[in-house]
Amino acid sequence: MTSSKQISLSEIKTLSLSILSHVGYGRAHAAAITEMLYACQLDDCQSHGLFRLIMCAQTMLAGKVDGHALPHVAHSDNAVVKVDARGGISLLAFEKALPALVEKSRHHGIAAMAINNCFHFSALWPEVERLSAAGLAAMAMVPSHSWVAPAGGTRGSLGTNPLAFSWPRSGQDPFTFDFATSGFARGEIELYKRAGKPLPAGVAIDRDGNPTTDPQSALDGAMLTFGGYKGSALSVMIELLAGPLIDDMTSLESMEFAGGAAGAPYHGEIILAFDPVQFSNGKVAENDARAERLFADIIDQGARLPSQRRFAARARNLKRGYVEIPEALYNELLSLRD
Ligand code: NDP
Ligand code: PYC
Repeated sequence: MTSSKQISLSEIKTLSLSILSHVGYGRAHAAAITEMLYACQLDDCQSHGLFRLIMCAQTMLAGKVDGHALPHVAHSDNAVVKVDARGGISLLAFEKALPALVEKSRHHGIAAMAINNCFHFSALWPEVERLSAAGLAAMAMVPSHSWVAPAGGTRGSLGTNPLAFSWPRSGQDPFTFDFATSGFARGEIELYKRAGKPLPAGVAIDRDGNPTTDPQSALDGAMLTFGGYKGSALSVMIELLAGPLIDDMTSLESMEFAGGAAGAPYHGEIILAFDPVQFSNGKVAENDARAERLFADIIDQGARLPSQRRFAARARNLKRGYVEIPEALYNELLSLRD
């Protein structure tokens, strides 16, 4: 049994900031990364919480990320917000371009943010929930590295390519989902490896194309998409919308760019936002009630809405004032400051 370490909510931030500044991130990037890691750890998203400090450190060590990059938001009169991350981590670029995306969505009814030239390591739900908190429905997508075989294939062509969606709900948490289009996120496989646990069947194949439940063989071989050819097609869609459409790299190209170095993939991201006011024929409240009826029908059957586990974890962790991570991970994080 792995022993765990309790970390107070304030230590999540101090630990993260101290590691990030020690390895070379400037204050603004360290703060943006820390907010993301805090949000994920608070919600018990173990694969993209404090664990990701290791990837952030590896990214700096690989020598290509600019820890002081100042993102540039291009001016436009249309519904597209282009933001150049200029070789930094994606999160600061998102922050800088968010007001323009909200403003353009309200003006045009639908708008998109395209982030270019960014290193990307994070979960997407905190970003789409920033938009649903502003009353907008939102979707976000990114490629990663070509670790994932297409349905029927034998080697990695696609990224783990997450898709996130958030729908605002009056007076309660939004309807949000956020998942990799691979059966498992890469980070989740790494956590299985650390815990010495076998993977479920159907998540990966080994180097020879045979099904495997061994995490290391999965990391050395290829991961599989969820839902067979359906997840595979969705994953290709994400490659196209968050890659060639916005003049940025696919997961294949990101992998080549890394040249074998560990760390976060380098590519683009697309975020779409929709203003219900502009689509609802003046009937926002009635249409919201129809959405609520759907949610109620799902819950009435004993099913749960996505993100409910997360919201429950957040409430519990806020109340008790700490989160838990494996002690071995905590010690490894401390060593990143040495
Ligand atoms: P999970 O499989 O953990 O969760 C997927 C989603 O499904 C969550 O919204 C979850 O809600 C929901 N869910 C889970 N079980 C149920 C259920 N029984 N009923 C209803 N909803 C359910 O996600 P992944 O492991 O695929 O991804 C984890 C994170 O990794 C994501 O945040 C993603 O953005 C990130 N990621 C980032 C990548 C990148 O390149 N930047 C690449 C790949 C992944 P809940 O949380 O409440 O359980
Ligand atoms: O877990 O698949 C993943 C991942 C890739 C990049 C960041 N997270």
